[in-house]
Formats: sequence, C-alpha cells, structure tokens
Amino acid sequence: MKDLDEREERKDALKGLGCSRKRVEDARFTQGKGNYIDDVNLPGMLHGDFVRSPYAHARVVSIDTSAAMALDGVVAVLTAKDLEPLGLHWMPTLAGDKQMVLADGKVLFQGQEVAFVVAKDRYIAADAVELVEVEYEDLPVLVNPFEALKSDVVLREDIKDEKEGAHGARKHHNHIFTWEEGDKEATEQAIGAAEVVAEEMVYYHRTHPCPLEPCGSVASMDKVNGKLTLWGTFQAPHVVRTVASLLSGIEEHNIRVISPDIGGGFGNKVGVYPGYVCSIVASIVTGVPVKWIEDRMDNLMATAFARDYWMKGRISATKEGKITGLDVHVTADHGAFDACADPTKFPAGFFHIVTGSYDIPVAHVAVDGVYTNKAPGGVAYRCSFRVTEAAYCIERMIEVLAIELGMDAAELRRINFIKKDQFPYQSALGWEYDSGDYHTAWDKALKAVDYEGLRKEQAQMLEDFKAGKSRKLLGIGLTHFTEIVGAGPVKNCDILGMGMFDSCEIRIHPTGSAIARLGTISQGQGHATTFAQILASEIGLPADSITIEEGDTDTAPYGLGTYGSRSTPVAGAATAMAGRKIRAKAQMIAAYLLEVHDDDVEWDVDRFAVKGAPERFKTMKDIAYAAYNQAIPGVEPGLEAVSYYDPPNMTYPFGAYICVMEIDVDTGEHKIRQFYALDDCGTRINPMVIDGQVHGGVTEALAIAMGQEIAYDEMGNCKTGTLMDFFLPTAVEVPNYQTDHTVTPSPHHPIGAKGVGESPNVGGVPAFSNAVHDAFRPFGLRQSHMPHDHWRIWKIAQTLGLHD
Ligand code: PCD
Repeated sequence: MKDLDEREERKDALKGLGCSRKRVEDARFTQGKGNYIDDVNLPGMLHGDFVRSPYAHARVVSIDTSAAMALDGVVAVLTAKDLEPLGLHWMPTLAGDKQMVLADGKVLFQGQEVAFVVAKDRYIAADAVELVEVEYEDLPVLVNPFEALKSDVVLREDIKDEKEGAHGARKHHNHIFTWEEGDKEATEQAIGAAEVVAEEMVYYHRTHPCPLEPCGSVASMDKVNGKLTLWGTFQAPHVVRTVASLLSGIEEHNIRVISPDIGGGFGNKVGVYPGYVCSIVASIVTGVPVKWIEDRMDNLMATAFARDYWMKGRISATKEGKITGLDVHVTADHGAFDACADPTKFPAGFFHIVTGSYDIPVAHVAVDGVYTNKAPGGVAYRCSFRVTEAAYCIERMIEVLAIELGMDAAELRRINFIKKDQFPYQSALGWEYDSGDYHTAWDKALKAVDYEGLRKEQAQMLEDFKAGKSRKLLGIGLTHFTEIVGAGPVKNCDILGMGMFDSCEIRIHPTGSAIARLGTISQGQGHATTFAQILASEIGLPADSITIEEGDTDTAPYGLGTYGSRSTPVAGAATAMAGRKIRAKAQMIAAYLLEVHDDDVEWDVDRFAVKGAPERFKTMKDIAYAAYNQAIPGVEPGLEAVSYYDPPNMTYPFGAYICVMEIDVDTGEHKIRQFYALDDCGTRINPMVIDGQVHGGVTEALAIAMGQEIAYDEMGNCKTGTLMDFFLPTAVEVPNYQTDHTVTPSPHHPIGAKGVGESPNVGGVPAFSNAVHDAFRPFGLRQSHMPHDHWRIWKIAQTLGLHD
C-alpha cells in the first residue's frame, strides 16, 4: 500500500496525462504579455493597406495611383501590373485553383483586393487608399449557385474554355468540379425499394470564423544576406515557407517563417491571402520590413468564409426504422476562386463522413462546386474539412426521417447506431472508424437530462399552449455525432503535395529539464500545457520542467500545422513516440549506471529500476545528467530524439449533445434551459483544457446556429461586414454548459487520444438547430434554414399559423 501511495505521489508530481494542469500560457495572455502579429515592430517598418472593390462583379477600366503617391509618407502603390513581371499577380490556391492577388482586369467579389498601398504608418496608408481612383464598369452579379450554373454570365474568364479543373471535368463555365463517393446504383436501388423515404434540402448557411485577432503578416527581406523573415498568423508555418519558396524562387533555407502568438485561428488562418504576398513583395521592393494587418471588415468580407452548402438528402428505412440507404447531393458555393482549405484529393473535405454514427448499408454522395460573386475561402471553421456540414446534414435527416416514421428520434438513433463490436467499422463511403461505443454514450446522455421526463414536460407545455394557457414551446435538440480528425495518413492526405504527417523533437538538458518543439502551432488551445503532459508521462520528467515551442520554421521540425483537430492525433502521437525514443536510450544509460544488463531494468513512472530490486534505480533526472557527463561505451553523449509520425488512420471522436430550449412563439426569442455535452475523445490529456475546448466550441455552435451569418444582397453587397451585423456571442447570450464524457481510446494512437477541439462545434450546431425544429414538430415543421435568429423563429411560428 505504501509503495502504491508513493508511486501515485511520484505520478502526481509529474502532472502528466489526465491532470487538469493549469494552462501555463495564461500567465502571459491574461497580463497582456502575449506577442501577437501586431506586436511585431521592426526598425524602419512600413505599413500596407488595400484598396478594395466596392463591386461584386465589375471590369476594372483604370487605376490612377498618382494622387495617392503624392501624399506625404506614401512609399508605393502596387497593382496587378507591378506584380505581373514577378508572376505574382495571381497565386495558386490550396484547392488547385488560382486566385488574383490584386485585381487583374476585373473584380469578382465585394472587398476584393485591387491595389496595395505602402506608407510610413497605418493612418497614412488608410488615407492614401481613399486617394486611389479606380474606374469600374459593373457586370451582372451571381450570388445564387443554382442560378450561376444556368447563367450565361461568365465569372472566371481566365478559365472559361477549360473543360477540366483540378478535380476533373467542368460542366459549365461557372462549375468547378463534381466529386463523388459511394455506390450510386446500389443506393438508388435501396431507396427505390424502401418502405419509407425522407427527402429534404438542408442548407448550412455561409458564415465566418471571425477570430478576435484578424489576419496579418510582417515581411522582412534582408538584401545583404538574402534572407526573408516572415511573421504571420499562420496555422501551418512550414507549409507557408515551402509555398513562399516555390512562388518567389527564394531558396527555402533563406526563408524563415514565424507564427507568433495567435489570437484564435478557427480555420481562418490556414489559407494564403493576398495580404501575405503583398507584404513580401513590398518588402522586397522597398528593402525594409512591411506590415499588413487587416481590420475587422476586411476579415469578415474578404478573408475566407465557411460552409455555404446546399445539401439535398434522401434517406430510406424500413417501417421499423432501420435505415437502408442514404444519398446526398451538395451544391457547394465556393465564391469567386476555389480557395477551399482541404487536403488535395478531397475537394469536399471529409464530407463523406455524412453517414454519421449510423450503420447505413449503402450510401452515395456527390458534390458540385460552383463559382459565384462571393468571397473565396471555404475554410474548416472549427471542423475537420466539411465534417460539420456532414454532421448537420445527417442529424437533420435523422430528425426528418423520425417525423416520416412517426418515431421518437432518440429511439431511431439507437436502432441505427454502429454497435460496439462492429469497430473497426467500414463505412459505406469508405472510412474505417477506429473505435466507438455509441450506445453507452447515448444512454448516459439521455439519463443525465432525464429524457423521458423532458418529453413529458414538453407534452404538458404543448397542451397548455393549445389550451391557450401559455405561449411557450419546448424543444429537445438531440445529436449524436461522429467526427473524423487527425489528417493524414500521408498516402491519402497532402496539402500542395506535402504529406500530412507531423513531428516532435525533444532535447533533454543535463539537469533534467527539457525543450520539445513541434510542427504544429497553438492558437489558444493550450499546447504548451498539454504536450508537456504527454511527455511527462512518457519520460518521467515533470511537465513543469518541459518547455514546448512551436511556430518557428528555423527551429521546429517540419510539420503540417494545426487545424482539423490534428495536433493531438498526429503531433501528439509524434510527441509520445519521440518520448519513447528518449526512454529507450535512457534505459541503456540506466543499465550501465546500475551495472546490470539493459533487459534487467524496468520503467517505473519517472525512473528505471532493477527488476526485483526497486530500491536500486536511476531517475530520469539522474540519467539526463549521466548522458552528458559520462563516457558510456557504445552510447553517444546527449539525450535527444525526433519523431516524424505518419498516422495509420484518422481518429473518430464522437459525442452525444442535448439542447433543451424554450421558445416564445410570439417574439421568436429562445431560452436555452440546458445544454448537455458528452464527448468521447479517447484518452483525455487535460480534462480542464477539454472542458474549455467544449465551452468555446459550443459557444461558436450557438453563434452559427442561432444568428451568425455572412449574407449578401442580390447585388453581391456583403450585408454583414461588421460586428454590428455579424453575431458574435458574449456572456449575455451564452448559457451554462454541462460537460460529460466517456473514454473509448483510439486503438492506433500511441496514447489512445483522439482530437476534441472541433467536436463541440460539429455536435453543437445540430443540437441547437434540432431543438428549434423539435419545438415546432407537432405543428408540421420539417426543415427551416439556419441561422435561427429571433426573426426567423418568429417567422416559422407565423408560417405555421401560430400567431393569431
Ligand atoms: N486535448 C486533450 N485531450 C484529448 C484531445 C485534446 O487534452 N484527448 C487538448 C489538446 O492537447 C489541445 C486541445 O485539447 O490542447 C485541442 O486539441 P485537438 O483537438 O487535437 O485540436 P488542435 O489540433 O490542437 O487544435 C485545432 C482545433 C481547431 S481545428 C479549431 S478550428 C479550434 C480548436 O482547435 N481553434 C481554436 N480550438 C481552439 N481553441 C482556441 N482557444 N483557439 C482556437 O483558434 Mo480548425 O480546422 O482550424 O477550423
């Protein structure tokens, strides 16, 4: 017993896996000591700002920069003409398309970059932007993807005759690609022969990640030594270095990319934006550092978007509710350029996780990408490449099927869940789900909220409503989601040809402390805290003695970066593997010091001890010192390791979310009475960090489902370009969250961990939306498009004839 206690004490002292260790980065962040991109200030630095198009579609007749150039303090005004000789007036996108860096003859969306003004300070730059005179000739505008596919208006004149795009055949001049997965014929057969079929158009509206810190970069070209240093809001700094080298011709060793602290990424900082390119060119041209920081309107209107998926679903089942087939056709509005941030081979991301948590024998999906006069992007706003769209689609289709069957939606889910003993599970659309135990999670969730009790209360409230005693309805929003996170493996996933592995390099110092560097980059997730915990458990040094560093390509090993919840599944695995290499060498050193054979020592929390004689041991701290001060035959000095990890599969976290919402039929206002979120992300590294991730992610889900939207009028004017119109929830709107968990480890991850950062958004959005729909189910509501703001909820009630 004493031994056990003593071992537990040693374990606790490490603050390793499972410890709710306080976030070490917060001391800095909460004291205003963060170092964000706008904190990077270099001697002689100039500032850039964009002239942006007021039109959504127009020809650029002329650009007159003379008045701007005449303003005191203006150094340069760049247009496409200046970039053309360098071949930089267009740039490749992550999706295999190309995008104008600065308007080349025409503009294709409101807010598009037309000219780049470089001046002594940001204020002069902004003044000079007003002085650039651009003559436009407006062209017909297409904001609806269905109309764009029929229209004679050619948006992308540069490729109008190209019949093939990066992802195969193009059917129309405004069509980008068709992408398909699954067995079409078998699915049609199943649906054709089914006893019950539910069909619905599910729209997931256009929105935006809107991180508190917008995007920006500082480029510094040192003409003496030929080195370019680029600081920026990059979720994938190494990839930026490679792309910058390929584009500019500067050799990669002469480029250093640094992501400083990042004030929220949420997918917004994965893509490459014209501002980055222009700051580099401007620094090369002027020979001094150039900073570009966008403002809120720039960010909302031009720098990426998310979703905008029109999903036509058909789901079939037996009378008893066993699902027999699923077909989904998506019309995907990609805006002016296809700049979707997805692994190269997946133009619709991982949308084919759309069969969700259910054992569906046959399925088929097809996605058509379409150009419109809207901002480009298509970023994975808190989701792994279109997983949130997929989860929303299937979780809405399940609800609609339940209506069709006259069944309880919780029961319908239970009947169709993939069973525990079916894992690893091969989905009809080609994925291999690594592990899961959906029934256990579901039962736990239903019990936690007293599901039966809630249904009774709901029925009572409905009766009172019908009897004229109350004007409130209750909605119970159910969701069971399955995520897919942790891209690679390299054989399936790459970005611009770079395989999606990740990495960790560890150096143990002589006194038993360490530094570990990773190919990922935290944007607020707390990597400095949690990666040290993985190492603490692997190598037996306290997490408090381990520094984690990310984001500097001159020092960190190559990695593909942080998005798609891939840091834990991929870089986290690399960290554990690098730790194991350290331990393997430490074992040899310990055996030497203890004068026994390597096989005669065993690992015990923070030390190697002689088997059968635990009082004879060497701690990792002793071993670290010995690695540097002893000449050990056959063993090199030092204690370092690096691991590049190519994951064998992705990880499949899952969860059960339930939202209980009261709706005021007369005002359309809603009140979230309870929000229960059960997450299963396998082995939990830091439960407190996970809770924080869930709180943040559900809050973003609340925003998206209940009000947040990037909306355009028919002229292509962006109506939501400021935070007056774009809903960003504050403490006022945010309910109390109840978090819970089950633990089903990933069988292939070295520590059994799956990602979690995105799950709350993936599960949250359908939970909120289903609650709204559920409240009106008794009155015949099947599908109503998000966001469910008060006006739209009021409108539902109005349409259903619930207002007198
Ligand atoms: N964890 C733990 N455990 C487990 C898992 C996890 O603990 N099992 C934790 C970690 O460590 C970290 C976190 O948690 O810290 C997270 O994780 P993950 O899931 O792995 O993820 P990552 O990769 O790291 O990250 C990413 C994510 C994303 S994707 C997003 S959107 C978002 C999230 O993350 N973002 C953000 N979250 C967050 N938070 C914050 N604060 N900020 C931010 O920005 Mo994308 O695709 O990009 O869209």
